[in-house]
Amino acid sequence: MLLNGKIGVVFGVANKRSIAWAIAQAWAKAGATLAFTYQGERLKENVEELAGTFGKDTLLLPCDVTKDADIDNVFSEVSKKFGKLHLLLHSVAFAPKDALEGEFVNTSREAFRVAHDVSAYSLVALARGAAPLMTEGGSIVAMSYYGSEKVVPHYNVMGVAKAALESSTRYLAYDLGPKKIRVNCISAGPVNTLAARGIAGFNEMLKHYEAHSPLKRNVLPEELGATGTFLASDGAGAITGQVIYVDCGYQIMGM
Ligand code: 0WE
Repeated sequence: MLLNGKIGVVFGVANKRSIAWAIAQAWAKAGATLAFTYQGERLKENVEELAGTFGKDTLLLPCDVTKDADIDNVFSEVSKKFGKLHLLLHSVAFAPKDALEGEFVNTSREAFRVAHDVSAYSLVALARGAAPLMTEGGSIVAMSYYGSEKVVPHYNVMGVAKAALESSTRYLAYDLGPKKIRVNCISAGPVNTLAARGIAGFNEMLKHYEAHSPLKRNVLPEELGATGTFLASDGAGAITGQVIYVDCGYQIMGM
């Protein structure tokens, strides 16, 4: 029970295939008590049903990460119910669909703004909201992807936003380190989630990883859960500002 007595808040569960859900389940299994946020009434029922499976005193709160008032409300409710916080999972990203289809050179000012607001700035806002509650130290984990550092065709403005997210992780790690709050990214290989559905060529991407990654397979959601639990645990107490690749080794390859 690596996370016994820890309180966490999870942003980014949409359904049972969400990476956020895989990590939340692992955190709960390790003994953490969790709060969940959901984005819009459309997803409330899904998250309610999933969070309910713990039968613990979970907290369910609406949160559009582009709304400061929503974020303030989340941390005020977490403070009221638990009085403190140890863990935060950021598993939230969005770029307008057309920005992920055409050429990057055609990215509109608005698509660039939205992608960065939802996918990168939100980590800064959430960390700022969480920090005052992390009085016993804490661990903040955000999800990234290799398209932040190398060109993955069609990932486009999301790659630029993930680069901002990874850099923000380093600056947050520096600011929050003196409070014993660690901030890290998990860079996951492709996973078949709602966010991946409808992306042209996604199945080919899964096959590409199977063919070319050193482990000759794709990452499993429970392996992201295990890494999330490690990063949240005291065993990772000296790890901050890092991007940990959980991609079956794909990132080491040059060809
Ligand atoms: O970060 C992601 C996906 C994030 C994402 C997905 C969507 C689809 C629906 C952000 N915004 C949207 N907007 C929508 O309208 N991944 C790492 C998965 C992913 O997405 C890709 C990939 C991979 C891998 C898009 C193009 C190419 C590769």
